Amino acid sequence: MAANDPPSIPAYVPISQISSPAWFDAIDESARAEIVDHLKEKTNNFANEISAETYKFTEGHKLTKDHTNELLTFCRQASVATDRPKLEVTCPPQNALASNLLFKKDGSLDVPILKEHLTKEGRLEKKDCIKIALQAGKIMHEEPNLLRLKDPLTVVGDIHGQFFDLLRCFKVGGEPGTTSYLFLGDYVDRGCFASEVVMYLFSLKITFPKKMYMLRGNHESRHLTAFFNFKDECIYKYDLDVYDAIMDAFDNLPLSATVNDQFLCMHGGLSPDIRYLREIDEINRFQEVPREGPFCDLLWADPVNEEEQQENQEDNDFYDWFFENEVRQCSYKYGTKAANFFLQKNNLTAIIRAHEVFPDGYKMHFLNKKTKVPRVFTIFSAPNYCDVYRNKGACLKITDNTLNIRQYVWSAHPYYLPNFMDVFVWSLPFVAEKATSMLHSILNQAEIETANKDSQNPGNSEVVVSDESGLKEKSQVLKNKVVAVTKMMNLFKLLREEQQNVVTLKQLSPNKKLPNGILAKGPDAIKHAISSFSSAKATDRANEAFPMDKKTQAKMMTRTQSRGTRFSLMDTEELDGLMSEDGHLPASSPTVQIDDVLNKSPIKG
Ligand SMILES: [Mn+2]
Repeated sequence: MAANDPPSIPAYVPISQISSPAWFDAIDESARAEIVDHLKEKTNNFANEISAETYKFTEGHKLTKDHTNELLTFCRQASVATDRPKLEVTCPPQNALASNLLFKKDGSLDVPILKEHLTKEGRLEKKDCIKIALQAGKIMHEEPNLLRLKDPLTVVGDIHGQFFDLLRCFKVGGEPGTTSYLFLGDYVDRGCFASEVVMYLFSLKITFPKKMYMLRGNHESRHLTAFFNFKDECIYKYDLDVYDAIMDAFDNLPLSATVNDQFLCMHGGLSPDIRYLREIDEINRFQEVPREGPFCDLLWADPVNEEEQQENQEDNDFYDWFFENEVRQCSYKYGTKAANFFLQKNNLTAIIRAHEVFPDGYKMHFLNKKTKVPRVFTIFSAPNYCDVYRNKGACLKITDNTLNIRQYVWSAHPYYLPNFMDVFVWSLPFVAEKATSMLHSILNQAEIETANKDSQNPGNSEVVVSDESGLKEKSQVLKNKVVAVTKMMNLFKLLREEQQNVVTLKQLSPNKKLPNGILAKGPDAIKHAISSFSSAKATDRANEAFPMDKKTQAKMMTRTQSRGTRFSLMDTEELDGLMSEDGHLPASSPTVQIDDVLNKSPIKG
């Protein structure tokens, strides 16, 4: 990121070496304060262009342009000249972006300034966050549950708070405003820059309402954002009012979209309760994401994975339709026949969805044997998901009925401790290790002394008789304590030595606990848990589920078991009329290309 910084940012100067110009110090004190306040507002945000207004303002205080520019340099220096031990890390803007810079005079948003500010980890004014959320929510409120879109268009999957990867995605997929976009949801949670993602995407929605479309993902809900880290992020960077405004805006996100009347896009997938597209429009979407039913399925369902299907070939019919989604603990998995049936009924070619991470950033499911076109596409756009998966990200460009997959790798991003932990909490393993090792030494000494006393005693049998059992007991208690403290000491030693990996592992643990028993297994188990895509996925598996207590869990199980595994309204006639192996073939079937952008223009990780 350092390479992209505009040249106007001054080099680091220690604060003691900065002084304002001598002629300025001679000015009346209150006027001086007023001028500095005005200029600081501009320079803290490193705005490159100082408006004519600023010159007018300073002219009013009898300053020439040269004077003003000299002062600007001073203020710019002062704004970055804090005590920074690592000079190559630029100081984030210290003030929120001024409203008059974020909004132009006509009330429209200045998107480039917003992008520059957010890239530097700058914050916005609270009132501006709420204003942006309200405006975006209002625009989306007017949209139908099922958007009808045409290509050319770029489809983007899960972002999960990875703002710096989102910027890379825009470079690969096309400039927003020029290129049309459809986002499939899951903007927030997991990554630490979700407020930046939401504010930037909402601003694009407000600025380009007909070129920028956003659908709802399962994470755009109060339930999940409170369980994962987005609520914490909002409170850490802003406050609850901003969080509430964003949640209210999420209630307006549409649920699905068709592209060229050929592709159906949504976050999760099919529902046994939706046979026809028109049934999607009948849903009341202006609410929290429900735990079951068609609304829930569109956001939560997954296609059956083919290994699972092949392993259970004797029971194929079961895996071909809808069955209980164990990983998610809610909604369903849908199989080939369910997808085929739905596509035929609705004259569609394929389903494009997000919701699942894959090593290449995309996955083609249920390939049509004749056309080689998959019936279901997964697109996942958050590379190196949770900083441990090491997966690529991808977006899907649809142009002239051609599906073009473009991959990209992850970008560096500023560091936060997991779950916005503070440095004091982070340092506890070091303190704990020291404290237990001190306790260990004390107890050890006490044990040695007791043992010594023990061995001196046999000569004085008369005196000691009544005491002996008590002494033995005491010595046993001490021994147990030493054993317990030794165990504890080793645990804390491990925690301290493996701090880096443990902290990374905690990133996968929204409940702030490490996976059960992992510490007892030692450093290799910790390293293994985050060492590769498959092991990171296995470690993270529990977090893919709908977070709930045991009672709800029991209720959900009965529900899925008691439901039909096919479409709920399907009649026998429809079943008989089923279905050629290849499903619906449109006159011109689309072609799929995988663009090897990674090899054309190497991108540094
Ligand atoms: Mn999801």
